Amino acid sequence: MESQHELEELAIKLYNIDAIKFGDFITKTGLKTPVYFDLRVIVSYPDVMELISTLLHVTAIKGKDFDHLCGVPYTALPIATLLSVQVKKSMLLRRKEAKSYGTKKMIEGHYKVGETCLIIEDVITSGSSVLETTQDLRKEGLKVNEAVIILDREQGGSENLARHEVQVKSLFTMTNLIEILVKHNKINIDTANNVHSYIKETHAPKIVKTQDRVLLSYEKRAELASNAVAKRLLTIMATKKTNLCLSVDLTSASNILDVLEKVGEHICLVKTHVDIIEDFTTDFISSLKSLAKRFNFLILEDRKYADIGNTVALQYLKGIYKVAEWADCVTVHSLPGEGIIKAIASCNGVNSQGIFLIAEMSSEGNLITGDYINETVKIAEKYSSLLTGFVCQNRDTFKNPGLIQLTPGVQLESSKDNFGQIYNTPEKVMLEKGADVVVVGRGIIAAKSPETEVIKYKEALWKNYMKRVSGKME
Ligand code: 5BU
Repeated sequence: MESQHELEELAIKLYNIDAIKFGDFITKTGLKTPVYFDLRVIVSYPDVMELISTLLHVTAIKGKDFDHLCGVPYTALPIATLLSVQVKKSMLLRRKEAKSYGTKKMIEGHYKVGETCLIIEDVITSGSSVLETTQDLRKEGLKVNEAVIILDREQGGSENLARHEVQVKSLFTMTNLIEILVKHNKINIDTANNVHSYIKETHAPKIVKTQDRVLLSYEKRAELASNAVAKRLLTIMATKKTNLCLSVDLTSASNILDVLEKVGEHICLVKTHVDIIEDFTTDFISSLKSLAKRFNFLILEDRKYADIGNTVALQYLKGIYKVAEWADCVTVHSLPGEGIIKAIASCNGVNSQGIFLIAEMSSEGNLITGDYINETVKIAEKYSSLLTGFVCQNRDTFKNPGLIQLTPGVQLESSKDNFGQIYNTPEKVMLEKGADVVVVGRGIIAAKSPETEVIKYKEALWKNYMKRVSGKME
């Protein structure tokens, strides 16, 4: 087949059926464009459909070794179907939304882990749609390294995809499509120049490869953190080589100080429940602060604020405890809505006001739902510089590598307590659950020798942290 001749024939047909239009258009994202493609109309023209699939087959697919092909929904689906029949290869269907019932599968069809899949798409601008389909296929263990496209608008899409290890092969680039249309007197030189300068000036945003937060080192994440407390905590973790937070749930001030004297060098953070201390004084706070300074750890008051913003601001600043004056960070429920974060951030306390937002709890039967977690993460996205991180239990809860996952519910031996606390091992929270800072309370403070026990926890956690940043998770 004379493919150049056929390509020209296709370009003219696309123009004639209004799949390509010239004029002043506004794109989906509100940008002005002098050229507009709507390839959805091709389903009404069997001769165009046939020509496209034959050209894709001959010029882009023939001789390639692959197991499946998958069209990006929706325009490319019928083209992928035709190609699948023509080249006798299996097709996979990617859903746009996961089914809300049954299997929740994103990819339909029969396939095995390690098989390769070629992507079919009509037009690429930024490449984001191809990338979404690629990522869903990769999640299933399929290898995706190539995409076959009808038209590349040359606005950064193929570069974006190359950054994600997807090579693009297209029938037309905008430049050669325009050349063909000029050659066949479908458009004049002025229109062509107009389109050329538009392509030069208008580039789609870069889609950089985001790295899984849990594979990055704490040093790197300290650089990425925008909250000052998160930066300090990640730096301490990297310097002291510990991600252990001790929860000092003891009711006597001197017992708390005694334990910290013994274990301070092995922890990055101490977590207090100041309202359980029976002999609280401001002297206790001074001693706590001087231990924090001497051993270089931060202080988290686990107050779990949950009221309207105004009340929370008073609870944080006033009363007997004056938390704002000494705690580097506090825990806050998202239940009352974003006002609670604004309230804490508005307090000009002496300290630097780190906030851990509670997205999940470790206790059995807690009432937090998937929607609650999603809404909590949405609030956090809005206030990411005010937040130190989340108290949560799962690595998929959030992505931002500048935020810290604080995970309680950890013990070496037990699996639960008598009141619904659920424990996981250090290995499980680090490798499966994505914890950054791990909270241990009774596992250390109730042990015969906290000073021996603290080292066991610190080492077990750090060993698994090293394993995950070296990429040896599986
Ligand atoms: P433990 O002794 O390791 O079970 O202590 C865990 C601490 O973490 C304790 O102070 C709890 O108040 C705190 N915690 C928790 O266990 N689970 C949660 O979901 C949250 C806090 Br939020």
